[in-house]
Amino acid sequence: MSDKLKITLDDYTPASDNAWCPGCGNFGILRAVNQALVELQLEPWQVLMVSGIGQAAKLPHYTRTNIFNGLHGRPLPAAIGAKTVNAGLTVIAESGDGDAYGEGGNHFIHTMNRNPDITYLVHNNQVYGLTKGQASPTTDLGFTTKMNPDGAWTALHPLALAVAADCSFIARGFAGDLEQLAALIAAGVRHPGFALVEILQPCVSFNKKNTFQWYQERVYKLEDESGYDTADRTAAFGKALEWGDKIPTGVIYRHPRETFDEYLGTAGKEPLVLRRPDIRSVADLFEEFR
Ligand SMILES: Cc1ncc(C[n+]2csc(CCOP(=O)(O)OP(=O)(O)O)c2C)c(N)n1
Ligand code: SF4
Repeated sequence: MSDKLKITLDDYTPASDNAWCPGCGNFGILRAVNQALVELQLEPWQVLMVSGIGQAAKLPHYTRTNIFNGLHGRPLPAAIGAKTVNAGLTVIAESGDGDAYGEGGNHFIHTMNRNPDITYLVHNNQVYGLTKGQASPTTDLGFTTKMNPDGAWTALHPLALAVAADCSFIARGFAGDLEQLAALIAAGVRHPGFALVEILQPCVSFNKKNTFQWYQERVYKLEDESGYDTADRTAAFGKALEWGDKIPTGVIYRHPRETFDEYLGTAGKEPLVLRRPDIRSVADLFEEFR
């Protein structure tokens, strides 16, 4: 990063208090998001963050971009709407694993298919954090919670689902590796099309299994693996399903293709809000239907 940056981390530092538990993985993610926005030299007003409900969904409150906070599991429809009417905006949606893959699962699948030019950051702490630790779609098999005393008995592989949906950019980062995570977020924003960046996020209060140490013993970087081709969909399936003793991080799959905005013809166009309606033609329209 250059020493002469116009935008610095101070531009993204708000005065507000933070309600996350001390030691939560979300602090690292917040830092990486801000670092990525500085790296991209985006001013806060050029960015919109959209989120639903949850601990992860609070992240936009703790930085300084425009924000839209909506319903649990519903950040993507609002994010797509905002991007469609304002192609110049950098739109980043934020979710927890429950928000994204549980309540918002249907939106997740269809958004990957449509390929709008937005970035989706999913904080995967493998539990519902805000509502005190129930099992989520990504909870490890057999993991016990108060609601699952016999252990969770289903576990989704969201990145494999993303490869199946031909998501045009899929990456995984770790809240304990800020440099790599910031670079992945910046790459996701630069990618023209829907970019999913899943982030392994320890929840120190309700997930005593998947801790920082647990991840540190398992994560390895795909960029260190010679010959891994991010355009190879079959190889990406393999990496997306890898979980346990070894967990890959980095860019898993990349397939640039037509974006939703290009398909609609809104890409690169002046935002609707700046367009002046032609009053005479509206009057003509009324006349026509009189
Ligand atoms: C429609 C609806 N269903 C359920 C809830 C209750 N609720 C709020 S946050 C949450 C779970 C959040 O978990 P996750 O998305 O994984 O985010 P985290 O808090 O772990 O970051 C639930 C079930 C709600 N607010 N709205
Ligand atoms: S409950 Fe978990 S996810 Fe929520 S702030 Fe605390 S540590 Fe973070």
